[in-house]
Amino acid sequence: MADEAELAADQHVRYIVTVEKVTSAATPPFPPRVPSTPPSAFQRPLLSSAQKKDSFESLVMEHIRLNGAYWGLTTLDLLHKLHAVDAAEVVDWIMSCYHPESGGFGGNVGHDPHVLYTLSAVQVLCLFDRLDVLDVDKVADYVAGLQNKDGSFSGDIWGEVDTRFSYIALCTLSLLHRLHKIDVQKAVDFVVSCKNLDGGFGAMPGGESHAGQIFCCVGALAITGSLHHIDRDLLGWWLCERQCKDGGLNGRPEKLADVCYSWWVLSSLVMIDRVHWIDKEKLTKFILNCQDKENGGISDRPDNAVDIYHTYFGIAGLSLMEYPGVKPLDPAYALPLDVVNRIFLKK
Ligand code: GRG
Repeated sequence: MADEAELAADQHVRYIVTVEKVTSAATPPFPPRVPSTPPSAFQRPLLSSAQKKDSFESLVMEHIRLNGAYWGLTTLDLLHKLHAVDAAEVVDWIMSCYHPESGGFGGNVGHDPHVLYTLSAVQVLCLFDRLDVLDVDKVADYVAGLQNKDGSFSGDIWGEVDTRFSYIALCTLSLLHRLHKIDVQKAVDFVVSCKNLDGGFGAMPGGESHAGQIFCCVGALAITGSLHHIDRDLLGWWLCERQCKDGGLNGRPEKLADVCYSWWVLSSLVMIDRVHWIDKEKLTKFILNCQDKENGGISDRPDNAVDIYHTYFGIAGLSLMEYPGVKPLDPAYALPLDVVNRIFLKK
C-alpha cells in the first residue's frame, strides 16, 4: 500500500458506477409493488451481467440498496461526477421503492418502508433537485407519524426506538420544510435525555456513548438550533480521543480505527467547532492508505476489502478536511453544501 497516497478519484468513480450497476442486478425477493417499467440504463447493464448479480457486495446490499444509492451518488457528487449516472432513471428507481399507501420508502423494490430508507430517498432526490416528484406532505406525515409520546421516534411500524431515528426524522422533515408537523421541543428533549456524563450520546437514555450515535444527536440538535445543550469542550475532548496511533479514528474507547468514523467523529467535531483538535494530516494519510488505488474503493482499514459505505465515508471525511478537488459537505445534513444551500435558499 502506497504511503505517499493521493486520492484516486477516477478509480473511485469507476468503482461506484460499477457497484451501482451490479447491486441493482440483484433480484428483489418479492414482486415489485409498483408495475415494472422496462429496464433503464441505470439498471440495464446490471441486468445483463448475470454472473455479477450473485457477487458478495450485491447480496449484502440487497436490502439496503437505497442507502447504497445515497452513499454512492453522494460520493459521485462530492467528486463532481454526478452526471456519470442518468438522473431521470435514478429518480424512477427511487420512486419504485416508494409505498404510496404509507408515504415511506423501502430499502429496495418490494421491501417494507422504514425511516432509514426514507431519508436516503429524500437525500438522493435532493442531490438531483427532484423533490418535485414527491407527495411531500404524505412522506412528511409518514415520518411525523413515527414520533412517540416521549418525543422519541420509532424506525417503522414495529416500534424500535433509537436516536438514529430522531436524527433521521428531523433531517428528513427539515429537508422537506415540514418540521412543524412534529413536536420539535419533545424531540430535542428526548435527544438531550440520551446525553451521558462523558459528554457523548447513546442510542437511548443510559446507552453507551458511541461516535455514530453522537453524530445523530449532535446533528439533531444542530438541525433544530439546539446545540446549546452540548458541553462542547467535554464532547470535543471525548471525540478527539478517538484518534488512534495509526491516525485513524475509532467509534469508542479501546476499539480499532475504521474509516467510517472519519465521518461520524469529524462531522460532530465540525458542528461543535472543535475539528482543529484532530491531527488532520495523520487522518488524511490513514484514509488514503485504505484506498484500492488500482480498482477504486476504500476499505475500513488498510489492506482490507473495499465497499461503497467506506468509500463514501472516507471521501466524506476528506471533504470535511477540505481535501483538494472534493466538494464541501454539510456536517448536519450529510449532503454537499451547494445542495443544502439550494434547498434552504430556494424557499
Ligand atoms: C445520513 C450520514 C447519514 C446517516 C443517517 C443511520 C444513521 C443516520 C446513522 C448511523 C449512525 C451509527 C450508529 C453509525 C455507526 C455505524 C457502525 C460502524 C457501527 C459499528 O459499531 P460496532 O460497535 O463497531 O459494531 P465498533 O467500531 O464500535 O467496533
